[in-house]
Amino acid sequence: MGEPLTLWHQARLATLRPGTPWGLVEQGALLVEGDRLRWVGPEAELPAALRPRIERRIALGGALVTPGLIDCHTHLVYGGHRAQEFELRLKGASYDEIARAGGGIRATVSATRVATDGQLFNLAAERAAVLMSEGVTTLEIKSGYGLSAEHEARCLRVARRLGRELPLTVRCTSLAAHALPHEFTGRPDDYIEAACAWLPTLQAEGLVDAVDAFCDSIAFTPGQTRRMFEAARALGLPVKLHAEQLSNQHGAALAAQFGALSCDHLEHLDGDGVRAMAAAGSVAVLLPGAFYFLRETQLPPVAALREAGVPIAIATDHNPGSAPGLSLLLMLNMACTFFRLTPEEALRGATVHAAQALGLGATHGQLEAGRQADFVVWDLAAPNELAYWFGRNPCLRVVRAGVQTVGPET
Ligand code: DI6
Ligand code: FE
Repeated sequence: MGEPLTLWHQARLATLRPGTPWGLVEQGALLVEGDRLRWVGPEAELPAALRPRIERRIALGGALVTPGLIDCHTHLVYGGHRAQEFELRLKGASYDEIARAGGGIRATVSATRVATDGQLFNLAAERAAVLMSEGVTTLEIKSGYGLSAEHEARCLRVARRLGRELPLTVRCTSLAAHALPHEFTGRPDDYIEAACAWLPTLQAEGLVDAVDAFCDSIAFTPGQTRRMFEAARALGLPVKLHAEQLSNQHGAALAAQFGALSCDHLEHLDGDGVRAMAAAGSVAVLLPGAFYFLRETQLPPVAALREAGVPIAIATDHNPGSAPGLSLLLMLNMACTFFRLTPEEALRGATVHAAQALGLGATHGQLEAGRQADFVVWDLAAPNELAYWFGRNPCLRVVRAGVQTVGPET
């Protein structure tokens, strides 16, 4: 007979299924079985065989329902903050100058190393709660503020624990190649060798879903990035890359050679990089919060990405240096205003394509039978409103893996 079913009905569904605008279904219903969607469609077409198994019905009064939002690029686990550097930048110092003078990422590494596991967990959990209150059900968390075997492992354990204790799907990415820690000053190749050597242990402990690196003039060279990627490939781990954020290092083309899940930032991406990403099927993760907060002027090549058929995702890049924001909805708005995405592209970027960027393309990011039952009920009538309002949270309910985690009692 199967498990009892819960029917969420009287909804306007933006399923994000391909083929029609927003995958829109009017007078729609979602049938949930355990943690999965059992059936999705117009309520009038609900199969008769399933009706007797419906145990609970929750009427949504015509509200908009979308898939749970997916923030596919964050650095959520860290200690301290960098409001002082923000002030310095406002007085004219550049992000590069601050980093080269030993501030920037390395300042956060110091604050992270002195924080206890409990403090790191509580800080990150508070940040995650803000994201979740706006409809986020899946989150990627990168390490990269530990930069030693001990502290990278600690940060990844905190990220894993968030996935266990919060109603969230968490993907953990090792970003040991984020910056050069002071112990390795002048010896970047030695650091990369060390970071490659940590990977098998981290993987054996189940702490790594993907490997990322920061390939830029203030971080690591393409050669060093390649070494990291080879170590990942030897372990069967997928790769991602912070590529062409501040300069063009041709990192995206390199990442594409390793079949990267995604290349992220991409303001300085060129045509060859776009073609390489298209051929490899890598997702372009655009991060308008970092673009905004660093007062970037170089725009990512959105038209070329679109033309080449590269899927575009949008994420917060939440971190204390270049993007301290915690609103994925605001990122949708900024992706439209700064990058000229359409509101539908922006929403696909925080659902379908974000899932793909995390290797979850088959199970998350769309409202479709068989997928995980992650969805959000909004106090909105039309899906283009999601990218339109800002500074307002229209989220009414969040359901994650079939269980309501935000919203009034059902
Ligand atoms: N690019 C970024 O925007 C963040 N990391 C990266 O590689 C910034 C991280 C920070 O400034 O703390
Ligand atoms: Fe980042």
